[in-house]
Amino acid sequence: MTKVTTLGQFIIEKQADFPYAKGELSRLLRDIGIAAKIVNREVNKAGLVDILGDNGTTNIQGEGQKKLDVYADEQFISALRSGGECCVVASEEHDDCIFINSKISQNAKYIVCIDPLDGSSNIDVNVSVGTIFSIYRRTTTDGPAQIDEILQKGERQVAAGYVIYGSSTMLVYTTGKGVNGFTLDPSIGEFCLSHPNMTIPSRGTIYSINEGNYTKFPQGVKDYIKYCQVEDAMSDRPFTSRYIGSMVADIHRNLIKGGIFLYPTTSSHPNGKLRLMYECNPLAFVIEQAGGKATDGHRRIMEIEPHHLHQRTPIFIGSSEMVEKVEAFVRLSDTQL
Ligand code: P6P
Repeated sequence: MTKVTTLGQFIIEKQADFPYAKGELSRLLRDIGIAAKIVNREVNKAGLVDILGDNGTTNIQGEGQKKLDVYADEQFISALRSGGECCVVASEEHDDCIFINSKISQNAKYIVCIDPLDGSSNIDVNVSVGTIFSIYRRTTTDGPAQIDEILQKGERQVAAGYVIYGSSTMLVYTTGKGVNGFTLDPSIGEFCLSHPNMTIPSRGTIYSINEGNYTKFPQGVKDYIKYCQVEDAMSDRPFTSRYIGSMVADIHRNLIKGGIFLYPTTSSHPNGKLRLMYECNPLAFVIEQAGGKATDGHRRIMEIEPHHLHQRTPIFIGSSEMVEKVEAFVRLSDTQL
């Protein structure tokens, strides 16, 4: 009988990695895990209850809010509020930050940025969706947290991860000491360690991009796509194109198999579509900790200075050699402008 390590046991065991830890981060990660199990229950029966479809509201992105992403947002904020370890939540579903001023949270030292249900447009067609979270430490110790404490560079994250609600439900996270994956065992209602010390292959044969935007891509990206498609047995080309349209699912596949996910600038999204604080930074932290790379074509995603909560960025993320290759194409194209 192999030893089963639950997420809770693992978090406690790893707490020793942080000599000054008093358990707050451990409890915060536990709170996120609990909310993920509650959201998973609803995602798994989305087709059976009236939780599908638009609820008529739109978020700051102007995107129609599906009932399930509003439900997910409520569950994660509720878990963070009652857990008492988080003083501010920045959510994709809210224009502004949510300051948790409850008595137990006013001295909490962590800030959470979250996309409660990424890829929610895929819910109605039963395609994998995900939750993405990023955890920062406050930079002040008293009074309400200030906006500059929330807009910290990705390299200051203390933890980050995602939940993928797919053929199974997994929670994958890092605290800066590697990446570990936990699969939800519904029979016991626990996330169990299933993918210890996850590493991304340095190269792969999968490229993931919405080629419908091809004509709008920068020339360097067009050149890279053509490079992926040209026959060259020495470098395992042509590569395979796989695009789920759910960032968590595309990146999780690449983490396991190797590959690159690209969301460049386009004319409809001149700054890129994906959001820095609660999509790109947390996934960049995970992929870098797994040995991969994440860049905007010129600099590390985690070095980008945030200026506002819902800031967008282009992103090239995945196997290190593949990210380096697309950066080379982008740089070459820039020199020819
Ligand atoms: P497009 C989902 O809406 C999302 O935010 C990511 O999960 C996904 O990778 C991307 O947008 C898909 O965008 O423009 O290709 O539909």
